[in-house]
Amino acid sequence: TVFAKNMTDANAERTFIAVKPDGVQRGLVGEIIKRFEQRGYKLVAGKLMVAPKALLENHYKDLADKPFYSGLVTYMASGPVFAMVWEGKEVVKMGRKMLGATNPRESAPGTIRGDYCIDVGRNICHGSDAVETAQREIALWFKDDELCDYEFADKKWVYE
Ligand code: IDP
Ligand code: MG
Repeated sequence: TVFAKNMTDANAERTFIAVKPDGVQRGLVGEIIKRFEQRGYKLVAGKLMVAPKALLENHYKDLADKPFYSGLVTYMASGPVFAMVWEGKEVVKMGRKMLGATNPRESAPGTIRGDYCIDVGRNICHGSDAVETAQREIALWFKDDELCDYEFADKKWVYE
């Protein structure tokens, strides 16, 4: 159709987004889902889980030499996280923008962190920082059969 003529695989980029234990406890799962839904991104997977320490250590392995690493893993294991995969054009980069800066006090108002949190060690959400990182994180957190393959009804109204 005329709507689909410019649709490309670039619109199928995926990112891993997680609501951290503080975000879950503070009732922000729905708010964070809502922002990605309303932007026009497609939800591909989602689950509430208490992440095993080994998974979190792997997820954050690049930060293993940081002084805050063990506290970070303890924080992330302290309750359920809501893990998600979102799909759409430049969703990795746009997801990071929607989350805001790592330190919430440097996150612009209007971003998720800029609207809902204050301390870097309680910054309520995670988003992959690059396409390759997203692929690694999605494979770490989800089995292939947990990723839903479906046609997104909104897509011809979201993309030109
Ligand atoms: P990101 O989550 O924005 O990608 P990273 O640098 O990858 O930021 O750090 C991962 C997570 O580690 C942050 O989201 C935050 O929860 C935590 N973190 C980062 N820097 C600090 C710090 O200086 N003190 C405590 N926690 C930190
Ligand atoms: Mg990071």
